[in-house]
Amino acid sequence: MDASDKSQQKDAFKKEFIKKIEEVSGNCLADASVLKQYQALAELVMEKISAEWAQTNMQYNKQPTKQVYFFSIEFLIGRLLNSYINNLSLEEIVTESLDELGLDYEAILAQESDPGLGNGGLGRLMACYLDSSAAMKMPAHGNGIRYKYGLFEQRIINAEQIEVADNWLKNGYPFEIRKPDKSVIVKYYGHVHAENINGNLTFVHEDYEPIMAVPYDIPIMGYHNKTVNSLRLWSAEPIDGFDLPTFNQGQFLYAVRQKSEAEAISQILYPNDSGFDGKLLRLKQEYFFVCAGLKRIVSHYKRNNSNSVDGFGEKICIHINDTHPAMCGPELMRIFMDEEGLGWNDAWKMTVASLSFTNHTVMPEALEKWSVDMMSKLLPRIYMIIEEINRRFIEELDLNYPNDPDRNHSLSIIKDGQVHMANLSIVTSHSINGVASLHSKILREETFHGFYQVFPERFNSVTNGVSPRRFLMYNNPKLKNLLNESIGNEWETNLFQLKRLLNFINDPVFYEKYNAIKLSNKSQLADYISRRIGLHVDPTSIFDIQVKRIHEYKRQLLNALHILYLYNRLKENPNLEMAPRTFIFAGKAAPGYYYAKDVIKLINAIAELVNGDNTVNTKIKVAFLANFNVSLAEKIYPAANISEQISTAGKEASGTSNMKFMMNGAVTLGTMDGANIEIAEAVGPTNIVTFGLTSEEVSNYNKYGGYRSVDIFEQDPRIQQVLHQLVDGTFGFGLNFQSIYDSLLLYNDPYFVLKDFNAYTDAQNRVDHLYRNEQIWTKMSITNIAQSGMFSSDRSISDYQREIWTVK
Ligand code: B1H
Repeated sequence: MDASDKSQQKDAFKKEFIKKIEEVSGNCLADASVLKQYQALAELVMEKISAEWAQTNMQYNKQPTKQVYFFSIEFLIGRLLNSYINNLSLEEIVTESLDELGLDYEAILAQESDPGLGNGGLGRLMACYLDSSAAMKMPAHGNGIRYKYGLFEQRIINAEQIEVADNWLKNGYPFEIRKPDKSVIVKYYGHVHAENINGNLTFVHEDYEPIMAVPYDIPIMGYHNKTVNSLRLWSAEPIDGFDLPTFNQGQFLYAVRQKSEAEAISQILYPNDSGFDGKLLRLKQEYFFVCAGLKRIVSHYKRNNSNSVDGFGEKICIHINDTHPAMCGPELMRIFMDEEGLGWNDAWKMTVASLSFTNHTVMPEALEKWSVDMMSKLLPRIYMIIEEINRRFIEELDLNYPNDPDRNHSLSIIKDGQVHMANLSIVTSHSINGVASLHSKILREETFHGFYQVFPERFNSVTNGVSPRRFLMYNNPKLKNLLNESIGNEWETNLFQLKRLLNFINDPVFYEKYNAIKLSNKSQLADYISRRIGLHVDPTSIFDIQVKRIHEYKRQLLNALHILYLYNRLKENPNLEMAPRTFIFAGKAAPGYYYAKDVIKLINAIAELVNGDNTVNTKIKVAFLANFNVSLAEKIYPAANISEQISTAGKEASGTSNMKFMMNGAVTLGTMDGANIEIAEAVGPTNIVTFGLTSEEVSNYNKYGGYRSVDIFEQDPRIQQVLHQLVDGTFGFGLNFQSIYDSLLLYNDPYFVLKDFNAYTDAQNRVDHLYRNEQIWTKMSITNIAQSGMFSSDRSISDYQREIWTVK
């Protein structure tokens, strides 16, 4: 674009913007609040997207290609405005125009609410996969729930987590389009009976409670490519507002209750990231978006296919994200048989051909098992179909493996009064995959070993990936510019091209530029920390960061105990030779997970002890940043030196923050778990610091015993000292961490924190030595960026395309 072109475009943009401000605020620019500036900009951008959106949809309809639909109970999309502007290539026009109008682009962006429609990695993965699908011009869309309240906002008060409702829609949301004409009725409860209609056995569902599902569509934009896919989120509403007849009879309260019971379904995201709790409302949510989503997909398919469902299995991929949407199997069967009049066998072939399933965890407490009683009452027809799926599946097992009742029992979908959703997902899908190679291996060899024997061809593995747009290009613009000036811009559309950085691996000029950028990113985060919690941290210190949900298996406790140990060492020897360090934590605990909340309290208590002690606080500082969400994550990764990935081996299915850190040049300090193993392979052993038990060792201890945490305690005076401090008043009156002490000693330390303590402190010492050699550290850091290509979600999506959906 030449200079006069650009100035014309800017003039046009400014005109449009000023006009929009007047429309949305009834004020002129000078009197419009920052919120109104944001709303005006968002609406303008939405108008620009709409044309390309309509165009993409038209193309998909005209030339029906295979379409993929991600069904997920969570989509953690993050703020969108800046991504849209960059994807449209409007960043220069917009930022320069706003600047010339005297407005602050960053402040405008900060007005956008960050939709917390997910708990963590699983929900964010879906958002990265939508982003990559659009970036690769793949027809893939999302289908989920439009929760009125997202994941709670976390505040830290007196060291403890306090939860506040997340009313993300309070100022409206400019990037969704409500489509009431595409509403669907979802039926709960009632009775099903078989009727002979025209000689056909037909199942009729009566006396049900109807709920209206209303879709809201959000555009998902590709990178500089005019592709705009859709994320469809469903909202629950009562049928036709108030039930008027009831109201007229004077039963006002009853009518109001009906309304709020309907709305309850999409009222709030369950804040549990790993424990199944069997609540009726959750089961309603799961069926709600499955039923509404499939209904629309099937009718759309028929519209483009001469009103027939023929060929659905080859043209439509329904991908289920963990087991929450597992009722896609029986619901598709119901639609094909009860609504489209197909027989069981034809319906079954299309269902299995269409469905694929990703598992995200092997933690037994997360596996969904619904009570037969609850499911058969709430969803009588679905339950009937599950029974029949199971009956036929067991019949087939009997045929192939005669006289093997143990196998039948272990693989049964329904047993002991419960419906096993993972078993249902495997039986109804043509593909099941894990999210990193170790995880997929554990699925094959342990968690789903029985199914692997029966259906070996169904088992796949796709290592997770993250969006390089959101987690490198847009959140770390200085690094992006350095990359472009050094290796050209091909890496923007093919992240493997980052390997070209290896040409600069010993280049002192490049080192200098790179380190200046890292320092500047760290200064920005330091400013944020000082604004948020009033803590001054030194940007030249090591930024050692662990950000993720708080969970025992992720072992924030190991990190915290090491800091306490380092504090003790420094108290003994304030002149201890070490590079100054800032330990940074962020993450939410599920509101009912008291142990995790105690860990948050412990970290904050250690922060208070350390930060306030002048004999140690020039060497170490500790910051807990409240309310970790996508926008905070984007600020954190570019400033990191060390990425803490220290889960008990075998427990973290993949992890994705490990990839986001890596892309921004942080060095992983981690166990051989999840995708850490593949990061280690990519960068080589000298560019990562690993430690601790292997997943085999952990699994052997769990199977055969042989670990006694008290033995470690008795042998290691460092551990004795820190554990005593948990309960001896070190943190002041009333602050005592008996539950943590007991878990480690009385309950034999189920996540091997004490077992790995020594290996972890050694690893931390190695980190200190490596960091103090600037040359070595810079080389490690740059190598991590150079080898991060394989962790782009673009690569993951091409793996899914090739191996699972077989889309061209
Ligand atoms: C992951 C979950 C999860 N695994 C149940 N499982 C939930 C399970 O609301 N629930 O009931 C919510 C979330 N989340 C994470 O998925 C894994 O722990 C990570 O290791 C992985 O990287 C991520 C994406 O695959």
